[in-house]
Amino acid sequence: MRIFATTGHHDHHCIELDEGELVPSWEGPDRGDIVDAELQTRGFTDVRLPGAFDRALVEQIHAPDYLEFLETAHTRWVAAGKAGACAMSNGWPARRMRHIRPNGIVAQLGYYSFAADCSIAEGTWSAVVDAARSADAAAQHVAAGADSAFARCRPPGHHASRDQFGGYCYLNNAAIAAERLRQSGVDHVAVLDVDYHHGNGTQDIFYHRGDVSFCSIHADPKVEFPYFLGHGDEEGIAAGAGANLNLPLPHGTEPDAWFAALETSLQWISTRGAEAVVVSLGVDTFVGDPISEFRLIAEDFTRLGRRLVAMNRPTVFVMEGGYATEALGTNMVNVLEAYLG
Ligand code: OKP
Ligand code: ZN
Repeated sequence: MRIFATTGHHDHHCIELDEGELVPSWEGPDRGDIVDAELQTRGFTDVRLPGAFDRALVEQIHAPDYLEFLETAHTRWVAAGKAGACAMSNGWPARRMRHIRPNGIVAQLGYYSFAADCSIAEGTWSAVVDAARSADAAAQHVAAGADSAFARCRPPGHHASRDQFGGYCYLNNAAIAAERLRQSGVDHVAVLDVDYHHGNGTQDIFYHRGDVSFCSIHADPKVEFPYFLGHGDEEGIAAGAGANLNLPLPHGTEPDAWFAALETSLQWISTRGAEAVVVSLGVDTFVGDPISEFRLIAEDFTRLGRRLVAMNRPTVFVMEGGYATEALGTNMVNVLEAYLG
């Protein structure tokens, strides 16, 4: 399996507001390095740098004004003389307010985000671009005939929508991979999101589209981030009606219940007629994850990799969450190794 990664992610380290405290983000540079080291140890040595950033492709997924905002936000923050090293908002357009784009940098940070767990450091844009490039390159490799590829993305992407960042995500790497597959002649793509958190960004991006089906297994948004999307009755609209499947599960979910939901997902994907699959691969379903409440163990990631083979379709793996850093490498690579058999 070919791996696409860069070390550009080192420059992206943010602070987050977590349960009333400003802390270094759980989503830190060590995550990329840990997975890279484990890949190396376990013989995944076909590691490539991705190609150039294809802005035209990414503009099929994200609004041009949003891209320009992300690219320039930190520079504008510094120019405005703000104190913090990371740019973060103080206010968001909530119920009964209007979504009119404001002028200043602080206000625009609120306009273009939905959570305060995700700020913008000096190196954020270049890291985010590198992650998108890796996802694109992995999709191109699969579109060219490979059975599978792994985009070792950091930061993750599945919470980012067309024009909003949040949940450690800025550009939606999995959506970019799916769009690349579509543009390469794959008529129908399925995105299977197994991260602990609902992939609200990916869902929203494809919600009205029938050519990309989205399925997510995640903690119930009534009790877990991203809180405001990911309920079981969200099925898609217009051409996308029926092309969205959410399987929310309670805190404390044990492996057997999780794998029952996986079987439902795999069945649904086969009835959707997808020709290729993008897996949003988060391993924060792990029992030891510091910010999550499911109970999968390391062997369950091996089991997951084996079950994904049953889809029998070319597959692009895109790295998402997983915050138990001592187990992150093992869990992530267990999926990939088992997939290869
Ligand atoms: C990103 B991905 C924990 C707060 C966590 C954000 C979680 C983002 C997860 N007390 N807030 O889906 O793994
Ligand atoms: Zn997650």
